[in-house]
Amino acid sequence: MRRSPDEESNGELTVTPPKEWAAGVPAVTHALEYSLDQTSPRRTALTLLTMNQVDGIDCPGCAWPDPAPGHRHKNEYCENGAKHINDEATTKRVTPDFFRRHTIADLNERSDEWLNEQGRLTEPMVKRPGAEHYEPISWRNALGLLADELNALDSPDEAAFYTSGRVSNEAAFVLQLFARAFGTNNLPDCSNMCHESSGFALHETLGIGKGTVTLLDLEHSDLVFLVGQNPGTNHPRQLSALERTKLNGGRIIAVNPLPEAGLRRFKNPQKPRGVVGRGVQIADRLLQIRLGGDLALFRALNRLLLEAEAAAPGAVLDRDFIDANTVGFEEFSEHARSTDWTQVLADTGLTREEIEAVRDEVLTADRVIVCWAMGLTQHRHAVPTIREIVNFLMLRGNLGKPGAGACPVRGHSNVQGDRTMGVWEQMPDGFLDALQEEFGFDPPRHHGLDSVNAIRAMHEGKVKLFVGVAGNFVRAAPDSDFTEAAIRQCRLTAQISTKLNRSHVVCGDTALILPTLGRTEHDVQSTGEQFVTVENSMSVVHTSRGRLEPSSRVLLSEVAILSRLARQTLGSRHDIPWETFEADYGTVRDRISRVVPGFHDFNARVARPGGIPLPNPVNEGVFPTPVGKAVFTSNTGDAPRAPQGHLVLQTLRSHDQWNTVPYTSNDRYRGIHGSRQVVMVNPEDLTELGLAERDEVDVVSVWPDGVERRAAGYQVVSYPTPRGCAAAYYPETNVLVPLDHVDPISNEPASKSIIVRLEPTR
Ligand SMILES: Nc1nc2c(c(=O)[nH]1)N[C@H]1C(S)=C(S)[C@@H](COP(=O)(O)OP(=O)(O)OC[C@H]3O[C@@H](n4cnc5c(=O)[nH]c(N)nc54)[C@H](O)[C@@H]3O)O[C@H]1N2
Ligand SMILES: Nc1nc2c(c(=O)[nH]1)N[C@H]1C(S)=C(S)[C@@H](COP(=O)(O)OP(=O)(O)OC[C@H]3O[C@@H](n4cnc5c(=O)[nH]c(N)nc54)[C@H](O)[C@@H]3O)O[C@H]1N2
Ligand code: SF4
Ligand SMILES: [Mo]
Repeated sequence: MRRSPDEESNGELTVTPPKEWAAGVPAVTHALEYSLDQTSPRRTALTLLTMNQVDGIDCPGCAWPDPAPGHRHKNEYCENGAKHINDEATTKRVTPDFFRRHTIADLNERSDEWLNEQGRLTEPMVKRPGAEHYEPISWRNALGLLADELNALDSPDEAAFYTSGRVSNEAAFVLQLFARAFGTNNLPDCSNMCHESSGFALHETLGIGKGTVTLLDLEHSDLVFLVGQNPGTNHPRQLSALERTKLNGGRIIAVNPLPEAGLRRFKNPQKPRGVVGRGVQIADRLLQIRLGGDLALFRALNRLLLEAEAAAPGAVLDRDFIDANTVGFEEFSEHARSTDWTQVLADTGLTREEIEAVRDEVLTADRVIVCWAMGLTQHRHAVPTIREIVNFLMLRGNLGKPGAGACPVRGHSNVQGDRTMGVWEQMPDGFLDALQEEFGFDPPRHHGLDSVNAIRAMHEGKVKLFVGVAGNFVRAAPDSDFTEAAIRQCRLTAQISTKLNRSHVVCGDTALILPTLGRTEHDVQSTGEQFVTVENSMSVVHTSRGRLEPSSRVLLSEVAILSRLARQTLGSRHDIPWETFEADYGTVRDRISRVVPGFHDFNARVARPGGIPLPNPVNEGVFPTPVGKAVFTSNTGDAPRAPQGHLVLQTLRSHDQWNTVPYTSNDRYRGIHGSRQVVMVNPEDLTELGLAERDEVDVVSVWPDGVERRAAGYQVVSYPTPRGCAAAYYPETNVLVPLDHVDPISNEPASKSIIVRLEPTR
């Protein structure tokens, strides 16, 4: 891949100070460079210029929403969106000849970056038991083999179907329908490792597992908290929305251990002023909190708000909101008043003055939004933390009114839609009833396996067959060595994928690669050209229509692969028209309109520019919890504490990767170039540990099970992170995350609070 001068690297680590602003001209230049390197100017025009436009291609990157039709810029994408789309639109190809040249063992020696760089998968391939290579196989035989193996299982629960959030609504609906008609709820997904904790906390407190704000709310808020998220890298167009918040007079408080560039200053590349000027300051305050300190921070803020109310009764809390809409206030306030300042200061690493200054800002703001992402969800006390944020919002009635609310910022472009379509191992009875009514079979009612439990079941030989619909399960999951061993135990693994990754080379006895169309490509079926739909982070469902010639003539769409697999597996077992689904996705949407709440007249409504905003009961004053009201909760949980000589490690994304797929070894905003094998440590901790910048270390995680988990060959980088808190890149460090290290309520891996020691290697 071509490098610009500030990214030139010879594989040697170079470190410069972290950047103080995000985007601007370098973002535009990088976007174009990636595009031209991977594809051609014509293809770039077809992809980038239609991206996020009405009737265009939905960006395959993150789930950030698009402005209303008529308010979109002609370049409605960010640097990273351009990278992600071109990573799919690349003209490089992985052909059967490639697999003849490389054994599977050879491929397993290659880096994640190298595997991805080989290009798009072009033909179905099979690895037979004991074989060293993948070899070509026809679609009919590949799907027949998979269907036979599924039918040979002793129980449908010996299969698991994993989904990653790039899958369209139509494909997700067909997948969950097939799995349930086959007889299992084993539908683990990437959400189990992503926003599962948000879903649990919001469901319990508000009765709906999704956020409550729209783009307009964000732009017209008085005060926006950005907690545990790095928008400059992971949701770059959020910065354009936040720029408008600022221009409208709103203020922003960032809560993050790291001084991320996008939290500081933004130069909007879509505006002349953004290109030549100093840009806009994003965060008015940055609270450099210790890892896992957020529960303590929000408990302290809630205590301070209650005290302010006691000092000026009627002036602080929104009693009308609390009395009309909530339960549990008294118990919560008693608990909040017991919040211990010594613990707050130790857990957060902040000063009391810093926290009181935030309280003062809150007291002058009528409309408050809290945004969050993985910095909150990937902790052992993630659910309690997010519940405490709901308490915080409810105290001043910051729910269900314009400019206020809860905003979990979603990762994958359709991760939220996949859940809406029923990809969840514990869908509620109402959904299963609707499925039964529509399709006339009894869906299984017992809960299925999530990602962590699926790994355990594979390890124990209870799950024997694993199908991955998109994603890279082996690399995304925690405890890499354990997960790899679990996958290798399987009789058969099959991956429906666009690009080569580790999950194709760490595989079962028999393994299938089922290559599929990406979102950028024309999807033509027997009734004509198809489009698909997705749901963004703010619950708007809209279309995505591919523009490019498919990467290979052999590719099938995800809907086609899943419908054919269902037909070959189930035969005439159920009266479900799989063939019609494949021929016309409109017929899938018709079914969705009758099964999924909020989707009535789906085909007609989704064709309108801007799509369908799904109803959000909270914004209509309805809280569909079992008690019919929003619920105040009392939350406890300690921030992770490292013993003497140890650190707490978070695993995060660089500026130049898409989840398990690094594009290069550079992390431009953090000033780290040429290597991803780095661990960022506070300079005073380095001194105390007797280490110096660039020292070589192994990172070893400490967990009571006695298993040694080691990420070898790292270099230490001195970085402005709080004392005791280190950071390193995911997925390389997943090897350090014990499978049992989860939030016990959501079962989400706590990938941002791993206790480690650094062992010098020379
Ligand atoms: N370019 C790009 N975009 C992406 C992705 C990608 O890989 N690349 N992935 C997509 C996906 S699936 C997701 S889920 C999102 C992820 O988006 P993010 O959640 O922004 O991703 P992470 O890199 O995991 O960063 C977590 C942030 O939280 C901070 N943090 C860590 N621990 C704590 C804590 O205890 N408290 C607080 N307050 N902050 C903490 C970290 O310093 C970091 O800034 O991005 C999506 N967008
Ligand atoms: N330690 C640690 N672990 C983590 C995280 C962390 O922060 N720290 N983050 C977690 C999070 S938030 C997530 S979401 C997961 C991500 O887990 P996944 O979603 O499983 O991983 P991705 O890297 O997004 O998957 C990339 C692969 O998807 C395939 N793909 C891409 N586009 C398409 C498509 O359109 N169709 C099909 N069929 N395939 C496609 C390509 O083959 C590509 O190689 O990882 C989780 N794991
Ligand atoms: S902000 Fe997200 S959705 Fe928008 S262009 Fe960038 S990566 Fe794509
Ligand atoms: Mo994610």
